[in-house]
Amino acid sequence: MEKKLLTIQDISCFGQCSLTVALPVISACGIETVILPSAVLSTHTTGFKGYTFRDLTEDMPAIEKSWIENGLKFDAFYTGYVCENQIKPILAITRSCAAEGALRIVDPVMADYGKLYPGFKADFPMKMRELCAGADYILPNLTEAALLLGEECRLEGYDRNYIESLVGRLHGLGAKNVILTGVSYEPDLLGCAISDGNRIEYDFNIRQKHCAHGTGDLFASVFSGALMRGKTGYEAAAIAADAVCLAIQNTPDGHWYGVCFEKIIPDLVEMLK
Ligand code: PXL
Repeated sequence: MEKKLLTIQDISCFGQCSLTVALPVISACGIETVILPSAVLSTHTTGFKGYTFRDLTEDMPAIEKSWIENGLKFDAFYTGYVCENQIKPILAITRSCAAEGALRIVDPVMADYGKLYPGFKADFPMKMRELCAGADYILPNLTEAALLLGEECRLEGYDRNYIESLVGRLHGLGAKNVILTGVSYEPDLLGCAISDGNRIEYDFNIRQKHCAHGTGDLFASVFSGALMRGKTGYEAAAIAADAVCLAIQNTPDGHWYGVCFEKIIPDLVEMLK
C-alpha cells in the first residue's frame, strides 16, 4: 500500500501558508496527502486586517468516527497551526487512525520573532506541550522553543551552549527528535539544529535577504514529505532548508504575505529523485 500522511492545520484561503502549501508540496514529494482543516480563515493572521476565522474543532470527533468506520489508517501525522481546544481531539485521531509504526511530526506553529501569533492566548504554549510529548519530530523556531519551555525568548546574542541546552530541554518535553529552526551563530548564516537525543548536527545556508511569511510551513511540509520518502531527519531538514532558500529567491520583493513555493516545485521533485 502507498504511504499516506495526514496533515492537520488551517486553511488560510489567501496567503500561501498552512494547508495551501502543505497539500501541494507533500503531494509533489510523491506522498498521498490527507487533510484535516483545523480552521478556515479568509487570510492568515499576520499583516491582513479583519480576517474571518471558523474554528472546526466541533467537526473533529465526527471526522474521526467516519475514518474509523472506513478503516482508514495513516502512516504519518503532521500537525501545524491548530486551535486552542484541538490538542485532545488531535491526539485521539493520531491514536485511532495510526497505521503500525506511524510517525508523529509536530510543528508547534504559534509564534515568531518573540511573539505569539494574534488569536492565541498566553496559555496556548502549555497546551502545545501536550502535542509535543511523544512526538517523533518537533520543529519549533527559537521563539516557539522558548515559549514551550516557559522561558524568555533569546533571538540573538546566544551561543552553542544556549542552543544545545534548549534542544536538550525540548527533548525533556518527550520529543524523540528535535529540529530547532532559525539558529544563527554567524550573521550571514542561518540554519537549524537537528538532534536525535544523542547527537546534535547543524545545517546552515546563506541567510536570505528577506524573511518571508509561510517559510516555516514550507520547511515543515518539505521535511515531512522528504522523511516519508525515506530520507533521514538530517537529510530531510537540509532538503527543506534548501527548498525554503530557493522559494525566497523566487519571491519578488514586495510579495510580503508568503513565498512563491509554486515556482520551485520542479526543483523539489528533482531534489527527491
Ligand atoms: O504560517 C503560520 C500560520 C499558519 N496559519 C495561520 C497563521 C500563520 C501565521 O501567522 O496566521 C492562520
